[in-house]
Amino acid sequence: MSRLVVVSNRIADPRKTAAGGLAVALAEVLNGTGGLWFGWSGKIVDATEGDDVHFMQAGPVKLATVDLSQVDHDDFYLGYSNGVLWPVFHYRLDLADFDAGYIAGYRRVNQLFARKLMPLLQPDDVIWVHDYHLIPLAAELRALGCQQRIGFFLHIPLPPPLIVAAIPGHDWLIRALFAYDLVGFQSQADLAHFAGYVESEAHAQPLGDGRWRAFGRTVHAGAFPIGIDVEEFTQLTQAPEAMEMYERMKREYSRRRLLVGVDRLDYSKGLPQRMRAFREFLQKNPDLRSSATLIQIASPSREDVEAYSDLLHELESLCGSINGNFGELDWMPVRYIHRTVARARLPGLFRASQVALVTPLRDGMNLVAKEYLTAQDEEDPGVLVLSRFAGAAEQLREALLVNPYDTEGTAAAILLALQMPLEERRLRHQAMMKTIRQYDVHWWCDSFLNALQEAQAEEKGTSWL
Ligand code: ADQ
Repeated sequence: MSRLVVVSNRIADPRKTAAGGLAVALAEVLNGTGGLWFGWSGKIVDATEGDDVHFMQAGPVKLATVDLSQVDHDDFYLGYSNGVLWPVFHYRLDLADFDAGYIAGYRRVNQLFARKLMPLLQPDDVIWVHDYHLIPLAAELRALGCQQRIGFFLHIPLPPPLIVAAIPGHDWLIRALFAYDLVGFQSQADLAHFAGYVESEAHAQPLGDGRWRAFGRTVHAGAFPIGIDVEEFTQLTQAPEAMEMYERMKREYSRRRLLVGVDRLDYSKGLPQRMRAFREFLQKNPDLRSSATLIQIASPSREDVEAYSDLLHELESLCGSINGNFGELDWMPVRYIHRTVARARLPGLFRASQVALVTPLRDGMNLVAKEYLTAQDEEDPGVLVLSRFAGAAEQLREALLVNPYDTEGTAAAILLALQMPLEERRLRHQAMMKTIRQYDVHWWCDSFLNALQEAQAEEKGTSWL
């Protein structure tokens, strides 16, 4: 069997439970197959300190990391990855900072990764590259003569062609995808956007079977919606830490209905819109007022990017004004927690909540939606209110699907969720769990790696850049 080499910007010790969808999913994959995980160490070092690769053995997985200099980190990570690609791919052209200097940093770090990874590769390795930070990595590896099979998975959405086309150098970026053997997306919508782009901007021809020809090369493309490890999350739900959290929440909120939101504090997650919808719900339903509490956990994320500190202030002020206007001496409608909650406690919180609000403006998939459903008591399950703009909405059709920009519509869905009869809750939950079990993280991994194995190898010249 070929060795699997995973490459992602950040790596995590797969023996530990990590927060963050990508880390959780990849730890799963590598624990099963062994192999090499290559990425950034998370350390920023002085440019004179050299760029050695650091190795660490974590069970069956070998971790190999490189450090970044301050300027590389600023241009590659904060600048191009999170100041250009993240906002644009989440349809937020207004938040993109197209500083011409960033792209050089993005290329520099992708070149560094290729240069450092190349000597570690074995001839029959299969390489799986993850996410928007590393789009040109295969092109850089090919330029160094890499002949191995390389797959790429985009964890975030791919927007429609004319939004991609707003990125200066977008054709370079999409052309770089053709250096892979297989490119995977989260949803059919993202895949359709890829097809739309390569047809309209690169005059590509569809060859059938998910193959596309452009830039003198063929690439396979497909949708591989990411899932969770249902068994692991069920065990986590039954473990003492989660049970203790569940009991505590049940005790504390015995006379109240609990709604929950758990997100990274990110503008793609639609947090201010969610708060406005909850405020609208409170306004419209005075009789339900002092009985519903929203616990919103928003873990700190990328606070050195400007748009994130603006969001933090907007959210704080919204929560403050909702509590100020609707709160009573013995009840506050919103409990807002700006911290990461230990992963082991989350299932307890999910299980104690009658409703989950998962209302991103755009999301590649959103694993919280799947985790919330998995943590429920199947005899008396809670209700998922889910944005139609999350990748998960393509699969979880039995959720209460909402348009998060529609404040009144989302408020109406919150009311519906709180009043949904038991039988309907059970039926919806059962149907969604069937999908979550079928398309779990193992399915995701196996189906991607099988498709990569089958992707027809062809000419891999070095003239990629
Ligand atoms: P994220 O944007 O990080 O991931 P998500 O899919 O929701 O979003 O994954 C988050 C993971 O981190 C979940 O396992 C969740 O439990 C945990 N988490 C989130 N907020 C937390 C908090 N406040 N405290 C503790 N834990 C928290 C990106 C894409 C998603 C895609 C994943 C996986 O943006 O669309 O689903 O990758 O591909």
